[in-house]
Amino acid sequence: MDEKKSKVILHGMWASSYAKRVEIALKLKGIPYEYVEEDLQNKTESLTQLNPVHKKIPVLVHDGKPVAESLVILEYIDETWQNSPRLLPEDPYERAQVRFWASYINQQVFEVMGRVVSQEGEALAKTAEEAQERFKVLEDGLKKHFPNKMTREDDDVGLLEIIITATFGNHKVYHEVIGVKIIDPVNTPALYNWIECLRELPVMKEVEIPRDRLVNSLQCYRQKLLQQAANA
Ligand SMILES: N[C@@H](CCC(=O)N[C@@H](CS)C(=O)NCC(=O)O)C(=O)O
Repeated sequence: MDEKKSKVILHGMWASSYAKRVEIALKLKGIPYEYVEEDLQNKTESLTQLNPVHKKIPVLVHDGKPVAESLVILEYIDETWQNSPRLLPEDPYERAQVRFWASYINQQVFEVMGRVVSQEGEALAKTAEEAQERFKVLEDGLKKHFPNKMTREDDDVGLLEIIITATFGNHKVYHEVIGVKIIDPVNTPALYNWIECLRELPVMKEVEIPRDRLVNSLQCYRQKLLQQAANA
């Protein structure tokens, strides 16, 4: 493939952690790309055509060919641009473990975070406990399968680091807006410290969302969900 001629377009939305994953990967690999900001309240026909099944961002368009779903896109990027850093390990077992924990984050952790945002009072306290349990499972699993990862200030960034930072890098904003610690330095100290180190990397700083903008957006989103629940 002639990489010089290849054209890459990312359709995303500024507050989307899924789109952030792709932005981080493109920047890490040094792949030039155009960015198209989508309005998810008013989806364009082009987004619907590029991702007709889910109609969601992110979508990566490479030389006119669309690829959807953030994890699929990350693997596509790593296979197409094989320069370093490689996002997935070479060893098949390690690669399987990375995919396992990426899928755990996407399914189990995202699900409980969604409930945390949409609840208050006793229900929120209960869900926050459940969230902490799932984060503990994640921390223990990562420690077991990747014993070196969280023990040093590692700037070796791969798929897991990308997902962890894009998904949980703003955990303090969640605390501020919702009032519960989703990543607690007492419950999951290794995960907490690792995220704080990763957040300092230049590539993560480049894609950082301004705090005030995120606080505002999360507050509005939470109010909308609470209102919907009250009207149901
Ligand atoms: N599983 C998808 C999730 C993507 C996703 O949920 N995108 C949201 C924005 S964060 C979206 O496009 N939502 C529009 C909608 O649900 O209509 C991925 O990993 O890419």
